[in-house]
Amino acid sequence: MMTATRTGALIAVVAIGAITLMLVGGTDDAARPDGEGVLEIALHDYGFEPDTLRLPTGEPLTLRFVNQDDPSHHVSFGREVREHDGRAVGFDEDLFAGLEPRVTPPAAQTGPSADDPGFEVLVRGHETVTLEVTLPPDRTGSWEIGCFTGRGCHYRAGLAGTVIVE
Ligand SMILES: [Cu+2]
Repeated sequence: MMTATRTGALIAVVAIGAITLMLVGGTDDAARPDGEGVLEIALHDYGFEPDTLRLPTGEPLTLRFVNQDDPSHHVSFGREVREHDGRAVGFDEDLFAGLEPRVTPPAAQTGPSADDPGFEVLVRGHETVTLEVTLPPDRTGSWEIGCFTGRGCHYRAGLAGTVIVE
């Protein structure tokens, strides 16, 4: 028969284990795609939610951008922010270079263009844009996500996040 002391000790061990798991889990609050490869990201004034993404390589991904605002937002993936007249205007290195992600609706794809050499989608107010892509292993590393609407105003205001490709 289990004594009260042993039961108490057991509860303490289980509680410490649970707290440890919570702490370990809490150090990585990055969002990952679900079992189908789908990850939904909300856009609002001014931020991405979630704003830290972990994306696997070699698996089909569906990134769904949901604009919760009236104003439009753009979404770019890359690194090395390009400055022009003190404004953040885009990324020098494009995460999707050469990959041609499938965008739904197709008209939402606004880059690459003459103004912006990087891949970019436009998500109008209260609309949803979906991007399907498989990242090759050579994209492994740390990247950023950003909205450069208003010549960098939105990016500076907080529409910026981290993308870890692994
Ligand atoms: Cu924006």
